[in-house]
Amino acid sequence: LHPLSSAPMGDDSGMDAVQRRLMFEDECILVDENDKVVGHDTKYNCHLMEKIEKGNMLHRAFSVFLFNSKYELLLQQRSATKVTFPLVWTNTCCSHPLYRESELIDENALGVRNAAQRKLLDELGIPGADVPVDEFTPLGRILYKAASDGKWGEHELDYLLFMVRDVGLNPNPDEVKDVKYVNREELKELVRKADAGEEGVKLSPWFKLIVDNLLFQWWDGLQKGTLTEAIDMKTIHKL
Ligand code: DMA
Ligand code: MN
Repeated sequence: LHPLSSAPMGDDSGMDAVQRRLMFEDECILVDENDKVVGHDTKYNCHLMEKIEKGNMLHRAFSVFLFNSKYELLLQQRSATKVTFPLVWTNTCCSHPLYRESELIDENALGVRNAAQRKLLDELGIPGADVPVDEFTPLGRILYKAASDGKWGEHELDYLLFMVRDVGLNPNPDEVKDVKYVNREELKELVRKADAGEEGVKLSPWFKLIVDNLLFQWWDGLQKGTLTEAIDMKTIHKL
């Protein structure tokens, strides 16, 4: 056990240096429950459970679901150094659009799509040319809250983005421990193992919510060519 891992609450001396930098450099977009922008704050403050519980740290986020041409979904296992939800398996890429002009563009969720392209490169080494912003399909938005370990958690308004592309991958070890493509049966098996509490198989809370409520019907639509019928950018699903 690392000697700093038992550091008392309020002491961040055990925090990984790369993740610490992002905690203070990334300025998240604060929104109300209707996704109207109401301000901004550091990634650090936005993820402190103590502040989340007071109710004013809801921020905008995105979750990318990237499929290859065989309609297999790319999953990632978060690195051990992530401050929130280390080592859990989750969808392809998650992060936050930042409080900057290019990522605040509301029209067709372009700001969120720009941020998604930025983080697919940062986390997975996928070149921008392999994931053109116009190829993302924004399908819907969810609102959820989840506690991580100790003092950290999430309270997000999360845009769900689909894309089908065969891409080049070069995962960044600061962010990602492992990656794999799964078909539906393999994902169901992973969920079963996670539900059974199998050693080393944990899913992120947002991924589990999306899998349980939305993913499989959209995956169907993708393969049948009827996905556009499922697009609903008016509703905000409270999960
Ligand atoms: C935050 O993801 C977004 C969601 C949907 C949980 P993250 O913790 O991976 O953010 P980052 O990659 O910026 O650390
Ligand atoms: Mn967040």
